Amino acid sequence: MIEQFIPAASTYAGNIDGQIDLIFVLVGFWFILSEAVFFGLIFRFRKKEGQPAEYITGEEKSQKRWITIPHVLVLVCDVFIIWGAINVWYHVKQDLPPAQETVRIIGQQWTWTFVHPGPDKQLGTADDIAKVNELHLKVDTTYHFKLEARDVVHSFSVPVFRLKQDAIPGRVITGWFEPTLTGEFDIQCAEMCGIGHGLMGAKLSVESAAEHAAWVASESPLELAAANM
Ligand SMILES: [Cu+2]
Repeated sequence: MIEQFIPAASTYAGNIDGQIDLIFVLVGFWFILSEAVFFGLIFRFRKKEGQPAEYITGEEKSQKRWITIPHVLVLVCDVFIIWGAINVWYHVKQDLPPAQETVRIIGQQWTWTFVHPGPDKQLGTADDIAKVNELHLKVDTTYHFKLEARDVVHSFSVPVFRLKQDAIPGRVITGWFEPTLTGEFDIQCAEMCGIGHGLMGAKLSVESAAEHAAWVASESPLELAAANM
């Protein structure tokens, strides 16, 4: 349902969409049913000539059933929603699959800096590629991200991944994603972080293995240094 409005471009996007669909269907069912009963009763027991209004305490069993039976059924639906939510949360946020590559993400007022591993595929080495407001990823690759904030709380949001993670000053937060679609997508800060918050967007490029290798080769500082010698 949701991917008709925005692509699902990570391995776990479908899990999150499924959870939202489940909530939509269960809550939607009870919403429509309760509104139908509500307006149906209003219409059925509307003012009629010669019929005095009845005072209802709501203590009779036959009346209380209108509350208790739907109440129990709604609680049963809640169990399904909570069970699904715990599973999705565990998969996305708690369980960390082994990384094939790692990127560093730094939020600050009001820009994102992305540090990509260079040709050696290791972060924290001389050939790292730092980019402002540009994140380059290889499709079908499991990434860990190390998320930091330099000043205030930011939130790293990638709608096509269905990923949103707060960045907290003084902490390095590790998470993961695996892109499944190539293309250009939006990244946006999703936590009010000052007057430039609305402008704190970035571009995500998900590339095929060959495209990504070409990008790494063309951007690597060591390669550039060698080319300039
Ligand atoms: Cu912000």
